[in-house]
This record gives sequence, structure tokens and C-alpha cells, in this order.
Amino acid sequence: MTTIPAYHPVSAPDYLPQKQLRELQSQRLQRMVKRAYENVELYRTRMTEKGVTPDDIRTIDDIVKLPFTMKNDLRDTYPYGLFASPLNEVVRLHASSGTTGKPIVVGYTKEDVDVWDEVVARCLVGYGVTDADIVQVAYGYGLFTGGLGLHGGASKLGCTVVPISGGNTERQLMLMRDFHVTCVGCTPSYFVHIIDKALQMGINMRDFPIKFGAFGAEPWSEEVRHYIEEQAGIKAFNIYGLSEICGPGVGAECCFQDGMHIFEDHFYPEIIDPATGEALPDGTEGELVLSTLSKDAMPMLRYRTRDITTIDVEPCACGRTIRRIRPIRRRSDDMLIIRGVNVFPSQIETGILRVDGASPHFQIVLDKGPDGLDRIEVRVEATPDAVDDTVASVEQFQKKIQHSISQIIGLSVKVTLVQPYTIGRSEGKMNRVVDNRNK
Ligand code: DLL
Repeated sequence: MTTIPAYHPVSAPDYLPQKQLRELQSQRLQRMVKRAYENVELYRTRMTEKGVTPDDIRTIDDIVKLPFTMKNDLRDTYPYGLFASPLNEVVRLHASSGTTGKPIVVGYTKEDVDVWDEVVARCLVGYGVTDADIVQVAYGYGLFTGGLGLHGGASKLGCTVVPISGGNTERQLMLMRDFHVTCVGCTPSYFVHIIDKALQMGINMRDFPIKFGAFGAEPWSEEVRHYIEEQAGIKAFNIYGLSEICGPGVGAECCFQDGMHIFEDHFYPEIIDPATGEALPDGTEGELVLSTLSKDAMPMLRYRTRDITTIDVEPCACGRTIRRIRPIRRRSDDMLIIRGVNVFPSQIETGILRVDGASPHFQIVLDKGPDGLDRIEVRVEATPDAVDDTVASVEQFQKKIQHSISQIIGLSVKVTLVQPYTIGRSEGKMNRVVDNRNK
């Protein structure tokens, strides 16, 4: 049975009556749009092109009149072009690496950092974390928002923070045990790696006092949640966010682990059709668009996240009135097109982990066959539980995984079992795809 954690004042906005929430959103949007229009050339130009002025934005429903903002807008205005505050009011910069060229840069005023700390604290309260908890932050510290984001929220709540950052896995395990850590924040793929390392060292993580995991920064499946919860004897919670909006803390699951509540008093979510940009009703799957309602240094108006999800308006058993989004399993730019079929790495992960005894360590390798057609090979690490040394047992296990993946993606795949620990591990976000098709 799930016990609803005790009420904490930091979460009060999570329970606002709908009418009051919408009034607050409307007021904040008006202020945000005015600020963006007056201080940021890109917003002023875009709004003028669309024939919209701040006076046209009276309620939150008017948000659809505003133009979208895209990742390229951050690149094109690098580094400070979208800032609405003078630099002497900006107290922090973060940056996201991006795959090509310059990073994207984001800035925060003191008040923005306070809001960020508050929303991350609200995530932790939703899990059931209190000031009695000891939180090991194994997200990377630095320009990435994960480390300092979790750190700020956990500090705000009064937790004891262990700011270890990512990497040095044996040390992570030592501190978790010696410091009696009760909550860990890192990417789910890194936590899977930590579990693995523990097994290798003969440590049973179920003996540790860890109760909560705050896992995010990359898509992960229910099957991985199940794996982590079983192996480590913890509750694995999802946390969502992106640098452009603030970092972690845009939304998170509550104790019911059934979708992520968006802190919509600060970040307003919409779903659009990624092809046409048309707004879609709640309950329909599409691209998540987010607007900041209180960010002073760098307001984001209708930012296209490229994350694919659905807004869920059903009331949650926890009593929060803020809406939820379904877990994000796909990004529109994560999509692999294989022989014309759209495939997401998370579907392959699900296929693998549906097979009993399969390991969550895998890699997808794409290339072209002699006939010029795309080929997909999935390399999965063998586990002692699943196969013995015989060729027949390996072949049989490969076939099982092959079948399970093909059922989900509708394509035949080659599955190869590889030796344990031969697939690279990640201490942050995991990249599982090697695409050799254009080499
Ligand atoms: O990953 C912020 C973060 C740090 C979130 C720690 C959660 C925990 P970026 O590096 O800018 O920021 O990457 C943002 O990561 O648009 C999603 O595609 C993906 N992402 C983040 N959280 C989740 C999640 C941080 N819980 C991008 N599930 C986002 C799925 C996620 N994808």
C-alpha cells in the first residue's frame, strides 16, 4: 500500500484549486510576456511578426497566440541574447553540451535559483523525502543542471546532502553505506551501473538503507524501474526537466508513481502536433511545449521540448491538482528510422527487459547490408542467470530477445549476446546507438 507522505508547506501550490491556479498562471504569464517583449529582441520581433502585443495576453488561454521558441533560437542568440535581466542580476549560468557546435547557455537570477530550489524540493516531498533524509547527489555537478539542481532542492528541504557528483562508482557505494544514505539522485543508467558494480563487489544493495531514487535526465522504461527496485530494494521515482526551462524539477512523480506532476504554477505545459504546431487537447500524445511563468533572467515562451508525451487531467490519488504528464519515453530527435520504420531506443530496452534474466546493458548498432538495406544489431550482455556455456543456450536466449524486440518494433533484428562488462557504462546520460549507416 502506498502511504501519502506528510504535508509540507513547500508543496502548497501543488494543491491549489483549479480556478486559483489559472488566475495565478494568467497573472504570471502577463508579466512574463511583458518582460520578454520589453527586454528580448527575439521575442519582440517574433511577436510583432505575429501581430501580437503583451496587451493581447490577458489569460493563460491566450498563450496559444504566442510564437514558439526553438532550440536553435538559443544557439542563434548565443550566449546572452535571450536574457531579460542585466548580467549583474544573473547569479548563475549553466550550459548544455548539445551534439554540435556551441552549447546552449541559460541564466538565473537569485529569485530564479530560489524557484528552482523550491520545485526540486517539491519533487522530493512528493516522493516522501524529508529533512531526516541523507541525499547522495550523483548527477554531474558543473554546467550540467543535474548536480546543482538536486543539491539546491535537497538543501532547501533541509536534507543532509552528499555532493559526490558522478563517477568513481566504488566510492559512491562506500559512501552510500558509510553515510547511511537514504536517497540517491543520478541518471537511471548510472544507477543500473552502480547496482552492477555492487554485484561485482559482492555487495547486496538491498542491505543499504536507501529508500528513494530520483532518476531522470534520460528516458527509461517501466522495466528498468522494476529492475532497479528489485535489485536495490528502493522506490525509483522519475524526475523531469531541461536546462532551457530550469533543469531538473519541471515535474516529478509523486508517491503513486503514475505520471509526473508538472509544477504548473511556474511552468505551463501544452501539447502540440510536432508536424503542424497545432495545439492538441489534453489526453492526446504529442510534443511537449513549456513556458516559464516566473523565470526572470531568461523567460522561455512556448519552448518546443521535442519530448513526446501526453497531458493527463485525471485527478491523482495524492490529491495534487497540478496536471501530470505521462513518462517521456521518446524524443522526436531520438527517433531512428530503420528501413522506413520509426524506432526508439526505449522500445528496444523494453523488448530486452521483458525477457526473464536479460541484462539492461545493451547497445544498438546500425549499418547497411550488402543489399543496401539498413541492418540493426542489438548487443546485449549475457548474464550468468540466463545462459550457461553451451551454444544452444546462448542461441535460444538470443532468439527470445529477438522475438520480444521484433514484437514491439515490427522489424527483424539481430541479437548478439556479448560478454559481461563489454558494453560501455555511463556516469551520466547514456548513448546507446552506434549508427554506421553513412560511414
Ligand atoms: O537532463 C535536466 C535533468 C537533470 C533532468 C537531472 C532530470 C534530472 P538537459 O541536459 O537539458 O537537462 O536535457 C533535457 O533530457 O528534454 C528530455 O529529453 C530528457 N529528460 C530529462 N528528464 C527526463 C526524464 C536535464 N525524466 C532533456 N525522462 C529533456 C525522460 C528526460 N527524458
